[in-house]
Amino acid sequence: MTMPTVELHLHLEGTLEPELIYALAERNGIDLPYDGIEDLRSRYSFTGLQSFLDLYYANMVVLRTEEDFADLTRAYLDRARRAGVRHAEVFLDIQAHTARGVPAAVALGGVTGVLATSEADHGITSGLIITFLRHLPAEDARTALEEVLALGFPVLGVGLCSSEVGPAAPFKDTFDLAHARGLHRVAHAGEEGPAANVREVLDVLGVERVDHGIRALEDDALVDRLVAERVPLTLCPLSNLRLQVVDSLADYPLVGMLERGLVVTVNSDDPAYFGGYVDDNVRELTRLLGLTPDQLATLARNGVEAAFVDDARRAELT
Ligand code: ES4
Ligand code: ZN
Repeated sequence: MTMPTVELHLHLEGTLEPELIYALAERNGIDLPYDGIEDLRSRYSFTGLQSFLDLYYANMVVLRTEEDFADLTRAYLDRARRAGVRHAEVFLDIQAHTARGVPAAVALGGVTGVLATSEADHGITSGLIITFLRHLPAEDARTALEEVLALGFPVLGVGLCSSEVGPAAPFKDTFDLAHARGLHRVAHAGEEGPAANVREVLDVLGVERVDHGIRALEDDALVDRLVAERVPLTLCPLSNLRLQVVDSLADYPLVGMLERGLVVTVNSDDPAYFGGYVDDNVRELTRLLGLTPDQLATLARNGVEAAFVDDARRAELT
């Protein structure tokens, strides 16, 4: 059975396990507003994207130093290796850190320092995607990108995430600048928002992959286009379940999407919050949908096709 070995939709801050939150809080002398690890874990129950985002942003308070960001990244890579991941493209919400007074160089230094040796230390090639927050003004994203570019840390691409509110069009100049600097472009769309949001990020932001995109299924012509253009969709089943984007995983539309020829991949999104890493996501779908070895092989192939890697690495991953 060929399991997927590429992870393309993963928020580093979403890998903050309660144990690490408490360890970092203690190291940094931060008082957390919870009654311990179990109390914190009991709050990992969400009614939708915003109720999750509120806790996700609040918990970032423990990330203060370069070492904190390095420890976060290392913990993810350790777990991803156990999941069988061999290539990971990870998101970092840089604005969520600069907005609370953590310099971009601290966050980027900690993350990229660990990613630089991920192949040697974890057997995982990796890249960093800077994700802009859609709920903040687009000018803030532009400023963030300019700062990231000026600092010169290695970056693979840019993305757009957070609440799917308002048009994506104001972010066009930021995405154009990223493209001009040779960066790849992705965006969250069609998670809680409608299929029209998927069209918009393709047409206006020029994205090469769509994160989630599950609601594209509501628009047949859009599905035809995604198939024809082989635009990958990075699905996150446990995330969709926990954020009530879908009612149950037993009728998750994965098989229909594969049969229509959509380039779908399975990913973990914010695994510490949604009850599982990428292996858990694949195992749950396999159990509930009875995925065949052929379907699993297609998912694995799709991940390799959708990855931003050179031909040599693509050949190794295949
Ligand atoms: C996210 Cl699940 C999800 N959706 C949108 N933005 C996000 N940032 C972190 N997790
Ligand atoms: Zn996401």
